Amino acid sequence: MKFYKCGSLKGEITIPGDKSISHRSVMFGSLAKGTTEIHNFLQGADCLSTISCFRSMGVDIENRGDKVLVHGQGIRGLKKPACILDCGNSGTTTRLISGILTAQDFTTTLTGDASIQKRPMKRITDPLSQMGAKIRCLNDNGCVPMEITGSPLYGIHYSSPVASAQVKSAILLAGLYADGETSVTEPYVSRDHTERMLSQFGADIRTEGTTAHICPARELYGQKILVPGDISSAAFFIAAGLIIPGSELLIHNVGINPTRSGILKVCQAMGGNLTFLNESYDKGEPTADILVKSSSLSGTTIKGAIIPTLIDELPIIAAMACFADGETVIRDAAELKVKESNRIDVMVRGLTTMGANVQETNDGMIIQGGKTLRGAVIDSKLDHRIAMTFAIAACMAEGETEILGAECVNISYPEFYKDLERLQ
Ligand code: SPQ
Repeated sequence: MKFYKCGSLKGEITIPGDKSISHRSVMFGSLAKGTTEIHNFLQGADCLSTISCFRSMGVDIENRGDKVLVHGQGIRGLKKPACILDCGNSGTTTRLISGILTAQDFTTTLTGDASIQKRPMKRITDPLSQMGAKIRCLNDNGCVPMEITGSPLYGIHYSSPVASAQVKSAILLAGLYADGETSVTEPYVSRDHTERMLSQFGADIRTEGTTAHICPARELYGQKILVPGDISSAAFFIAAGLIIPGSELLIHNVGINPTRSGILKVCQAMGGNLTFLNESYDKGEPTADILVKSSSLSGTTIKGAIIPTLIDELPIIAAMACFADGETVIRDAAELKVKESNRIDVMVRGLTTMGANVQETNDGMIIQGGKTLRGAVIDSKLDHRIAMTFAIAACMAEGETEILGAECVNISYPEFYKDLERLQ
């Protein structure tokens, strides 16, 4: 797909539902008693993989587009699937479902696409095995395909070496079925949608500092969930609005959970003009409309505790930093190497090909802003965040940019290119 430099972006946009929250609403709804009604569910390929996995385990899920109804089977009600569970491209589906499967009274095999078959699973199989889980990586390489046989589980305390919501959530979900309390401590707090939503579903779960604790549950109860707009998707329009001269965008109903909204702090530290309107709080997840006006940005340093709160936004932040005055340093972000692609490597290569001054480091990158970008051929590596990032960079680059595998935005934001075009 080809992209060209564009003029100012103007108008209003409503971003599709949050991917992390959409996944969890289907998973927890499937384990609950009664019906869970989900509004603004993200109809992206990853969340559809989650629906398909739970349907294969006997859950009746009506996907009506605007609304999804999950007719829960109760906490012990999943059935042995007749086929291998295919998690597609979704790390969240693979890791969270693994926590649930460790406690079922059947054996399941999980797999996914070529990218998911390279993503590390040892980070969940280690703690889950400590809880008593029986998990076998069929290729002996710490990745899916993985066979999980349900077993009795023990409550543990786990100190995670990485700040990862997927690791934390897999353990907490297994903890629903353990014989006593389970807790997870992280180096820094990662996104807390699991804790917030499990509490809404009736689980006994609490957080103290960087530790989340859960007690075994007898039942969860179906809920009405209103999924906020995904800040990780809004991030592309926030960055575009700030860097494209003369732009003014009103982005409606964005989730601003503090464990997700580090990008807003970074934009403000860089001098970005953001105004928050209509702040509201629906059953645990805060939202706001965000008014973005084009701004002169300056470089900044991004490191430490803020990193997990903007981990998926670092590609677009790196692109934005190319248009800021001075140096931007990204540190403590080695986790970027194990996403849908190695996002450090792919960003540094792509931005450099476009003429930016970017240096790769072992846990991030250093960007010297202020160079004019020129169009280039960019391989998205079928990573949705990379494709969207370079589509925005292309709006500011001289000449033509071609993005290979651009259709992968389907994973998290199927209408992205239409929305971008409409605002031009
Ligand atoms: O689900 P998946 O493929 O891992 O998706 C990504 C993304 O960019 O959409 C990461 F590649 O988001 C993760 C995120 O990076 C979604 C997520 C979650 O919903 O719990 C948590 C983060 O991953 P992690 O490994 O830091 O827990």
